[in-house]
Amino acid sequence: MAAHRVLYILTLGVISLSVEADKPNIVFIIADDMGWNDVSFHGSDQIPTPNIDLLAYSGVALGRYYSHAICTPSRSALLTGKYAYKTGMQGFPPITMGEDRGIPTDIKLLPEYFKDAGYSTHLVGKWHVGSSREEYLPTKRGFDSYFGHRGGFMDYYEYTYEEEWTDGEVSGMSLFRNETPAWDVEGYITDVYTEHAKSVIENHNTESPLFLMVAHNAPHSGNDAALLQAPPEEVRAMRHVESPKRRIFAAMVKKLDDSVGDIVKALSDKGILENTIIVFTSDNGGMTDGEYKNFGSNYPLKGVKSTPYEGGVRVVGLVWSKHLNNTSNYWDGYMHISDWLPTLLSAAGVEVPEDIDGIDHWDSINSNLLSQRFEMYEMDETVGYASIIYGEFKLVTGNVVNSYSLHHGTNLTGIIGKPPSYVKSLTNSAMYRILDSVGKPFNTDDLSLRKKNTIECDISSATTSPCHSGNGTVCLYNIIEDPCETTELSASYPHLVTCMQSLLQTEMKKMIPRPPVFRNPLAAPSLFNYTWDVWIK
Ligand SMILES: *C1O[C@H](CO)[C@@H](O)[C@H](O)[C@H]1NC(C)=O
Ligand SMILES: *[C@@H]1O[C@H](CO)[C@@H](O)[C@H](O)[C@H]1NC(C)=O
Ligand SMILES: *[C@@H]1O[C@H](CO)[C@@H](O)[C@H](O)[C@H]1NC(C)=O
Ligand SMILES: *[C@@H]1O[C@H](CO)[C@@H](O)[C@H](O)[C@H]1NC(C)=O
Ligand SMILES: *[C@@H]1O[C@H](CO)[C@@H](O)[C@H](O)[C@H]1NC(C)=O
Repeated sequence: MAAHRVLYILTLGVISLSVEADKPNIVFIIADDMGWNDVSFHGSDQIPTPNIDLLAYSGVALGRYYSHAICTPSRSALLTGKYAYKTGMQGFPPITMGEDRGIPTDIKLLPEYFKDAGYSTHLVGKWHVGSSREEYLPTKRGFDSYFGHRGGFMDYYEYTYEEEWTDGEVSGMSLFRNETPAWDVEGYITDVYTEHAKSVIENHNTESPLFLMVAHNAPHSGNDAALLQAPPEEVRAMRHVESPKRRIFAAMVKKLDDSVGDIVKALSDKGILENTIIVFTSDNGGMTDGEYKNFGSNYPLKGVKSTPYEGGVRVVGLVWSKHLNNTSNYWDGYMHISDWLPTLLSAAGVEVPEDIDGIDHWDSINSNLLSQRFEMYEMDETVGYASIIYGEFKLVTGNVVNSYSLHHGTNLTGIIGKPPSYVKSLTNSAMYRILDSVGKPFNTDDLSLRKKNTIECDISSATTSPCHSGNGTVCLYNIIEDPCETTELSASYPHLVTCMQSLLQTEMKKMIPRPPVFRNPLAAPSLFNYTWDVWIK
């Protein structure tokens, strides 16, 4: 009898193991402040991103993928499956280090769902959804391991993060290994994160599936004193970029693209690529100009990070799996950052929760069906705007920063002489060789997918009389016919404006107000050996 029972338990054990082994690994790579025009699969030869491009061409490029307009809200929506304004995580400025705020701890996060489903869960890189208290930290929110920066960004070599407080600049080390300051680390942070991600993959015990999130610092700006940072030889390799500032930015992006190739190669070397789903996205649009500008570009889209215009929210996105089939390598259905939680859980065969805003698109992407998403909202009560996408229309209301609302980036496109050969950059990439090895070789004679991913607009009319939402003026655009938001339509569709405003009013009632920005002196790094450590015990 006893022996029988042991056998029974053993059998059960084997069954559950094999079920878990069947689950796909998931590697989610998220760039920081990378603009629409900062990847070469969107059409520009200026900054070659062959590894990212080949993932898009051989996976599915998400042509109408939307994020929130700024980092803390985006990352909250990604982790919760809810609009940021439903959890009090919305708006500018994003979380500051002296602010006691984090994603409410009663909300189950994406890594917790995966952990419960038997996954081994790891975060490399940016967190920025709360670190004032221990219970807000990644290791307390579902990640088995964490190595990264807790705040918005940091210096690429020193790993310091600075804030302007009332009595001056405050600086502290921001790189942590699990819950301990990582003083021993040296190197360019994009390389450091790549090496760490590779070691997570190499050391992964394949008896359980892997959920790895790599949230790069790149290509966000550094601190005030050194906004743009890249190894000098990489900058030199970008000397065809006319703007000296964008030249450094281009090198930052090149390092990010190399990282993507290296991570995919590590998955391939480990023998688990064939059962891995890879996502690459940006958290919001590029910050071409203004505070913490990185000279990223959303051209030809209107607006930058921190605006609800397309340049702020319609961002780079793709999903790759060797087994994605019946697609045309391109999906132009609406997808919102909050949709990843249900979509990835669905891909992994894990039950999708109901009390979320996100929509599961896994079948739609895989079978190239219409999107189930029809509307999307964006709100920032501190800056003072709210916007709604409803079908093909977008309405922007309230105050958006005027200088952020232009078609930026037009003067950053300059190239000296000839840019590097696009085809050569593809064939020289790690990703090109990997596609060969998994039996999905890419044919460089056919670049029609690149054309499909490129938005072309005549923005001359928009640059002479741009619509600025503010002081009662609203801006209405047809973003399907006019993706560059050049033609303002509110006078032609007054009833539609009223209807969209009323939907927006209803949605705004669901907002959890965020507390006023406050920098508590108890958070000062000088009190914690010059680190940005937990300051409420
Ligand atoms: C693609 O099709 C094959 C064969 O029909 C199927 O086994 C596989 O699950 C499909 N892939 C996905 C991601 O659904
Ligand atoms: C393939 O896609 C078409 C629509 O593009 C859909 O009708 C069909 O059901 C899909 N097949 C599979 C196996 O997903
Ligand atoms: C480029 O355009 C930005 C506005 O996006 C402006 O601030 C900057 O001065 C321009 N630079 C040059 C060199 O014209
Ligand atoms: C609204 O009016 C104020 C005061 O006149 C002005 O400073 C601001 O730029 C205006 N905003 C917009 C979006 O026009
Ligand atoms: C304090 O900071 C220094 C670097 O400035 C570091 O070497 C040292 O290990 C830190 N001490 C502790 C206790 O963490």
